[in-house]
Amino acid sequence: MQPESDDIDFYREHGYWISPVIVPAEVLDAAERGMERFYAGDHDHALPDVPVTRGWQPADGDVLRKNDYASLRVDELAALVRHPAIAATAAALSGADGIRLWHDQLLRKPVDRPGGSARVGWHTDRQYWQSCTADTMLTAWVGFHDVDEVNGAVSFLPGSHRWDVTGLDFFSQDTASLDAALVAQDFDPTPFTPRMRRGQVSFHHCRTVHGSSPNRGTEPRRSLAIHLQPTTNRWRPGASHPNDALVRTDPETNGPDYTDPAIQPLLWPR
Ligand SMILES: O=C(O)CCC(=O)C(=O)O
Repeated sequence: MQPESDDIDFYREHGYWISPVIVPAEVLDAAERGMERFYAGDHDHALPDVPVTRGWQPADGDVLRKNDYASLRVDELAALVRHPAIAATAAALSGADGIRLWHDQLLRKPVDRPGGSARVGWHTDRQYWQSCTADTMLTAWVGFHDVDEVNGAVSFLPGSHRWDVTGLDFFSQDTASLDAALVAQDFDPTPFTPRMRRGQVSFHHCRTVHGSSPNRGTEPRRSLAIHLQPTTNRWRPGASHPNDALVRTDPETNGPDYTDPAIQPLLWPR
């Protein structure tokens, strides 16, 4: 089930790769239950109550629900993050000897409706990860059901991991402005939107431009993005990330320790 050399070449050329079905249905069934338990506040483990761990709250209403660190609180989501095929694939694609969790992101995109449209604007993950020394970090995106261009699958700009692009924003709802920003920098905003069956996983490089459209399906779009770091990644002095509020301190640098096993567990090798 591991990527072959053609798959690795594809990832390195395009900045993304779509796996075959590698996550078993029972792991996804459990993750769905874990997602509901997460929203119900039925957590197995507590995290410090600091702004970075709050994310979407019921009082925010029926908007895009974005909650980081959900897998550190709910065991079924941890089991999905730890499913060995995911980190093993990430290691093969990125050329890492070992893979740790960077952080997860539980996302639930409501069905599009007047006054309630929710998209994810073009962005790169790297723009939010400036505190990292590694430039080969990547994301495994796991849908809990089939996804396509109708229900708001993640789209990628092929080859964009080689671009030096600015002016993008995860939270922007203004597609025209983000497209214009890309065109003004001589980049082509024509996306590729994969159709993925339940159990398939998309992998994208941290510099790949990606985003997603409103959900014009009939059910909320439910997913876990698993952000991953090579074991060689370290804190870059002068920059910061929300993870810094959770991880232990590295006595050598006096900065955040991105190898803290409680927050950034080793996922591969097992
Ligand atoms: O789920 C989405 O629509 C966006 C996900 C994303 O930005 C990511 O996986 O890095």
